[in-house]
Amino acid sequence: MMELHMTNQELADVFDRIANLMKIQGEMVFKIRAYERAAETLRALGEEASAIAARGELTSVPGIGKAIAEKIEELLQTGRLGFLERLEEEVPPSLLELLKVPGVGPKKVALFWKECNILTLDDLKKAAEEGRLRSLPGMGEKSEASILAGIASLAQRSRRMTLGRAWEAAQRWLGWLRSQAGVERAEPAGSLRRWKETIGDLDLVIAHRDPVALMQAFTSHPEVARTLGQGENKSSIELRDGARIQLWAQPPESFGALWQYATGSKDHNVRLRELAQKKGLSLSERGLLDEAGNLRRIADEADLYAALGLEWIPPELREDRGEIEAAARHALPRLVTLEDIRADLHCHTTWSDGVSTIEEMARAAIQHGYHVLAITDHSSYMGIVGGMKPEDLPRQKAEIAAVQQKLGDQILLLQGAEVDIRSDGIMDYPDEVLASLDLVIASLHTSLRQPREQITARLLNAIRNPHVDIIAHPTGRLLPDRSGADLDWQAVFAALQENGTALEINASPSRLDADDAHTRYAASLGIPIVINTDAHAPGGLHEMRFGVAVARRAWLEAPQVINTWETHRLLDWLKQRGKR
Ligand code: DGT
Ligand code: CA
Ligand code: ZN
Repeated sequence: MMELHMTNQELADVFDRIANLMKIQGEMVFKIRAYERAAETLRALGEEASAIAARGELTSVPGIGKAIAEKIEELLQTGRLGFLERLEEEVPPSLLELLKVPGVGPKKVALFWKECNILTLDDLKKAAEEGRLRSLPGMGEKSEASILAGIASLAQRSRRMTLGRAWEAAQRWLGWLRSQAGVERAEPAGSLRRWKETIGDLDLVIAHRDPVALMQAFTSHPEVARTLGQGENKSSIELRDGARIQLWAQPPESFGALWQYATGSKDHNVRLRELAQKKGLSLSERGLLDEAGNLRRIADEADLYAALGLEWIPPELREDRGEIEAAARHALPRLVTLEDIRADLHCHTTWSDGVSTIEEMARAAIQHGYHVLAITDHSSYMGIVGGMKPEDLPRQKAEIAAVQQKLGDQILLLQGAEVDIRSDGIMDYPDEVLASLDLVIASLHTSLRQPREQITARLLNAIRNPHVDIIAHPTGRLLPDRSGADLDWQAVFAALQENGTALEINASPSRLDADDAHTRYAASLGIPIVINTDAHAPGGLHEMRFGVAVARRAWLEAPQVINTWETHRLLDWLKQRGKR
């Protein structure tokens, strides 16, 4: 049978859909959780699920049981899922739209549906305008007004992709391009190559001598929903999921000029063009043109920078934030790389909301070549399924010790915790419990909309607690659309500096928090930076590359990032903070 191409992302979307419909239906939490885990697992998987299915090995993936594996196979073989179709007969799928309204959860959706026969966003808007929601249980005039405001905010949502989604799509498309006849080289460009935190459209560049037929194959690829433009050297498509890809082509002799041009940023390119003009040259995607009209084609990007008197500039720095001046002085930073990372100090296991055991996570970390892994499950406050009570910690400690024994010196495991900063600013574990851990991460998960003064005070409380070592994802934002806490950054930086507390770059593409600008400033004050994945499954450890990208965009060198340090230095740092 012909297999349809469904990406991991598309499969994950199906399981999220099932989970959301079941929530509206009022299904049991543990049943829903199985589908959410399947979606998380698929998103974090390094390899295409279709390839794993072809080997018959789906059930050996942690987080995918027999029932889920069967559903994935049905989807891959038929493009449909009988289970989902039956569920959609019971719960109208148009209700899923309502879940997107900020502040509206599945219980509310079920209430609106059953009590007022509200099926669509339009129905909801109309009912709120007519004042028909305020008399429902748990509702009032205020919540009715906030629903209207929420619906209005939906209209302003961006079309930008997360970096993770864009990166995964780019890997697949580059693989496809490299398999096509005549393609001598295929590379990412645009904001993706600069690793910007969100991506508008994907820019891909190829070296090709006669790309006409290839452009045709590109715009008629089965994943394409519509063609936005097709030319000899440039074409643009929109995929079924709404993502857009722009493909640029030049012959190999001009590849360097093309790659530089299509990488941008626009501001960076404007500056380069000015430099070229001063030398009587003009810059294009083919090369450098002199005043007599002679074109010097450029195959290698570094030659273009050299021709303008500059050191080659890493794409992450190409934002006109001082990189051109630094490159002219040959004073660019030696940016931290993924290979420099020796530890991941934030991950979750089945002790809280993770998918995998301590041993599975530890083995995955060894695969990444790490020397240290901190197990940092959630405290119980935020109502996360299985958040850890203080009395669970000794048993977890024993399990960590047992796994440590088994793995020997392949990796050092630390027992940490990700402890909530409650909405009143109190840490979710008492001090004596914090003191018993190897590492303490503090984070905000709730009441992120508190006024600046209040939420900053909460964070400062955590930073000033001598047991807290790392502040994780400081704003709590969710990309691409949920903005984070409104912090008084000057106060936060001052407190981090004073207490020597580390600031996390959370590598998850939906967070990338702290961002590049705040990280750059924090590091300039000497605040230690840590890049963590916050993985909830072994596949999540792969997201480290996105965190490293933020660090590089922040101009960081390896010594500024504590999880690049030799183990003894990291342990000394913890010790001096009263740990280990
Ligand atoms: P995005 O797609 O919004 O995430 O951001 P970019 O940076 O990928 O921007 P995009 O897709 O509009 O353009 C891709 C590249 O093309 C950009 O990085 C630099 C180049 N480019 C676009 N517009 C201009 C322009 O007006 N002048 C110059 N020199 N280059 C441009
Ligand atoms: Ca772009
Ligand atoms: Zn976490």
